[in-house]
Amino acid sequence: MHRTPRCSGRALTCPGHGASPDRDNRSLRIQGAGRAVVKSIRQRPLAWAAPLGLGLAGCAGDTSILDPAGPAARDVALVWWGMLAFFTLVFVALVVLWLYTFRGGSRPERSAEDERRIGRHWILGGGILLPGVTIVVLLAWGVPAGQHMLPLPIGKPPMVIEVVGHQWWWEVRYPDAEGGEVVTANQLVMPVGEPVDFHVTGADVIHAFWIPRLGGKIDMIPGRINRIRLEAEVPGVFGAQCAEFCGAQHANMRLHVEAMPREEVEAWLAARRPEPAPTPEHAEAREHFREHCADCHRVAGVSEGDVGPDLSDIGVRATLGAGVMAMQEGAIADWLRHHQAYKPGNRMPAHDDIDAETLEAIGAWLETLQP
Ligand code: HEC
Ligand SMILES: [Cu+2]
Repeated sequence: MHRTPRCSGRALTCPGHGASPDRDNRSLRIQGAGRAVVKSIRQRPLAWAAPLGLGLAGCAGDTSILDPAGPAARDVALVWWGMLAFFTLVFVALVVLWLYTFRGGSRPERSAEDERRIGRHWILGGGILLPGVTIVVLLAWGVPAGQHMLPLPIGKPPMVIEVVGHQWWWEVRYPDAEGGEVVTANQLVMPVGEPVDFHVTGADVIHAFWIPRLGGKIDMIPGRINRIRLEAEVPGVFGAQCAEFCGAQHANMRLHVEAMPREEVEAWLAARRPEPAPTPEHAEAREHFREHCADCHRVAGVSEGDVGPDLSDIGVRATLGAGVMAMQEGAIADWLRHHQAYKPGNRMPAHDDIDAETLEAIGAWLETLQP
């Protein structure tokens, strides 16, 4: 059977294939498609703007890198805008070239040598020079931006906050708190207007620490401590999110970050130290907690478990389950009964063996834990 040789892509250089009707049809079809795109952009610019608008809707909110609240994040956002502008230029130039190939009229006569020379220019210019310059510019700009997040020595050593990623929650420690280490979970309080060094690691698998409005991110690797320096320039609440896939509930691993003046942070830390106020009316609930929960959870003065989050200040947290539910009256009991439905597969066993009334009582007691 006769077979036509494979075409290299340039109809005119294919021996015995130049005038193939197949090819002509195909290039006509492509040409038609190109014209159709141009026509539809001209006729309905709004239809093209809608998806763009939807995309831009992701640019606001408490985890937006495009709404920086600190120097490190601003550097990252600038690099991002620079890349967007430059690649938009490249994209537009390519589209213009592409549309240019659809122009009518005959091609100029060129010798094979000329064709090769022009081809070489495109390869050297577009294939080597352009990417080379792009990469050098990006590095010259991006490397110093990353450098700013390194915990290099500065005059006054910054506050250190240790963050440990667990499946699927955050352990947060303040080792230098006056009067002894303070531990909390799924919430992070930091001073505003000064750099803070975060020392991060993973307890089980690799997670990543990321406060998009402040900068980052950085991997949390078991057996290793990574450091990153971030600063919040404005007080407020920022979202943080695990940024390295770490299992089924990775998406439900949110951290509530709050930046406030240094004195308020000190007061917040001081308030966390004393043991919870005695609540005789919850004595029975506390006993149930000792029996069912103490192996995994710490409550200052009651238990020392360290498998799950420290619950010593659970009553004043903003969320439960690392952002799965908002904290409000009755929320803890609700979580205790249905946590495997709200966060399927999470590492706390279902409490099917404990009756609802007991869980209600434990929940009511935990809600009083407000240092
Ligand atoms: C086998 C260990 C284990 C036992 C037993 C256990 N928990 Fe947990 N608990 C966990 C883990 C792990 C999490 C984190 C789940 C997540 O968010 O992914 C958790 C989360 C929680 C939370 C939410 C904490 C937060 O910061 O959002 C509460 C409240 C809680 N447990 C209360 C209890 C109570 C009350 C009991 C006893 C009835 C109990 N736990 C028994 C391991 C345990
Ligand atoms: Cu993760």
